[in-house]
Amino acid sequence: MTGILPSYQRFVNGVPVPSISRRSFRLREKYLIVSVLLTFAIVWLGALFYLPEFKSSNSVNDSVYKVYKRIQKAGPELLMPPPLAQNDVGEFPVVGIVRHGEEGDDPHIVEDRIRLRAKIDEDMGMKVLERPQFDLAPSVSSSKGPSKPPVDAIEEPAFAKKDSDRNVFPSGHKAEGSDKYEVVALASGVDPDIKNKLETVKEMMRHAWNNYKLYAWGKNELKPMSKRAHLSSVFGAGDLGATIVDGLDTLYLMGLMDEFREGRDWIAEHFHINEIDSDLSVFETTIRFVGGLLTCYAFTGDTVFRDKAAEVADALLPAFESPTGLPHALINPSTKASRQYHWAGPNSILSEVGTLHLEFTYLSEVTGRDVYKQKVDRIRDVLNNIEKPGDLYPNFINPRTGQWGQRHVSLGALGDSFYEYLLKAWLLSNREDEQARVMFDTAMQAALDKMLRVSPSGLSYLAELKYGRVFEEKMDHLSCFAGGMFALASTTLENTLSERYMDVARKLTHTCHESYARSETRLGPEAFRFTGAVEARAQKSNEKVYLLRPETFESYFIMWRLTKEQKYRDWGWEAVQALEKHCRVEGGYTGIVNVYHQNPQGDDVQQSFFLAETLKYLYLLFADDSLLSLDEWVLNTEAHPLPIKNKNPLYRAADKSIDIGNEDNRV
Ligand code: DMJ
Repeated sequence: MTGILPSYQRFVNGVPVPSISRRSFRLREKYLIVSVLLTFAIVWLGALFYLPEFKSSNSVNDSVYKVYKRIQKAGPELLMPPPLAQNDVGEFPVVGIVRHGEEGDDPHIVEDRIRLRAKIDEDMGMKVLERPQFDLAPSVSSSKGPSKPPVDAIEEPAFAKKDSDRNVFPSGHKAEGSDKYEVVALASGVDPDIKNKLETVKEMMRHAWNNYKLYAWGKNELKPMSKRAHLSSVFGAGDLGATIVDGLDTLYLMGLMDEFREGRDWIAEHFHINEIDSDLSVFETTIRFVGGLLTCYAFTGDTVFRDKAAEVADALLPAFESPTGLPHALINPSTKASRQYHWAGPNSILSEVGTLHLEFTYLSEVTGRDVYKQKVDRIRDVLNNIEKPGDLYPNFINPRTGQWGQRHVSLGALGDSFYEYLLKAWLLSNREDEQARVMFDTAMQAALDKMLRVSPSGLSYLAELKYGRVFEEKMDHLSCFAGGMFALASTTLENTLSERYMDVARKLTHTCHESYARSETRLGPEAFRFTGAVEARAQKSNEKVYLLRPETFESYFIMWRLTKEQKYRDWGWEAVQALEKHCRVEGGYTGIVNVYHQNPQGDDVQQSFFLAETLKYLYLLFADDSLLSLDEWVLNTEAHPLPIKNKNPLYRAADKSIDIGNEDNRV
């Protein structure tokens, strides 16, 4: 016997009971600890080698390095609490409100997802993910920056007005570098009041851009209150410069050429989408990056923009590898792995698969490569051929089976820009794409018959449908683009629906304006309801946010251009003043979390679409019609203008296929 054995034996009822010495007990503990540690080590190594996030790398060192890089990139947001500044009533603005979800964790995306997930949950009882909470802290006012300089103190860019009657862009001009651009004329007329308004919006753009440049250059978005990069935006922490790419054509239109050139040079040198090793939304990347780059190519002829647009689209192509050709929602450009949102189950989203057509078609034209157009034509065929319940398109479709998911129909979130792109595909093709217009008119007739409602006090709104019946007496801010869409549909084709379209356009734009006018801040909520007692007002706390969205101003702009009724300009100016009062902070522009508070709390995010869309629409509202004539340009859903075929001299179609590289990505 060795020393570790018991030195004496215990008996119970005459039976020897095994006894363990203190020494042998410690040994077992040691075994236990060692095996726990071993298990942790195995799990950790397993994760490095086998989890999809890390699969792309070939060596452990590489993987560890990537993990290190990620933590380093997210470092400031992970480790440092945002600086909180007391406002003038001694309260603290709350920033970085929410940290959860998985495809980008900002409150905006989370808020959108709450609604999307709620819809899915309601329709199918699906509980794939826990719903994130959007907890709103008590309202405190955001700190306001110094008042902006008087308009006449703003530096005037050199404008070269070349043709006062028509669009003033250089025609057929082929630039090779950023120093060759011709500067666009403002075409602002002589009215000092209008000039003042244009200058005010331009100064807002400068404020947004300069602060992004100061605190977040090269990152995707800015946190204007905490004055640092927003690393959990829809495009994540990678250096994709979303604000640069999205905002660039607005700078050009405003004649801010120094800023335009610095953005262009950043793109030429630093924009490399294939290096991004995280999931990107195929839809968002298309409308913001491919769309923005293509517009800059049309404006300037600078091939950097065209080639980068092709690089981005090529990075997205693996997502289209499904039995039907309908793309998956997310793609990792580095690993080329694509997947769906967890909250949508196996489905793709109607507004996402249906909002690629303009960019991919035009990209084929300027590169001479058919692959992009083939992809979106295939999507069109699927959607055209599938049986539509009551001529309506449900919001979810399975790319494996080509069958509809939940029978939920909306002109707001999940549906919206699919319809917009049917109309605009027809317009962009100079009306050659007749299939698109027929699909649009058929769907809109059904939508107006079944979804258009009138409140007791006479406000028209678009309700949402489930299995052919109205189930929510509510309209999203996102659906406020519809006023402009119906007006455009009305004036571009004389048919049995034209009159009705214009009537609906006026009424919907009026309702959206009411949602702004009925709030204390004069900014509109994310969603508003019609319950009898309450009209055009948000009820739930997560509906009361204003995220710097553009849709209402988009409709003001289109309605102004097409009707010339002064009220649309007046409403736009009200919005400018409200943005200046409640959203402007020293470090840029922030969304607000409650439009019904006199001193609303900021959400600390300057969305890239604020520069791409919100400020662009407000500027165009006061500019002459010759700046971006609607006879020559179609604006994509992110407000990036694309030239109309055979009507716009800046169409720049390629004579033959252009060799740009990225061959391995084109599938
Ligand atoms: C933008 O990215 C686009 O307008 C999109 O179509 C909808 N949402 C945002 C702006 O609200």
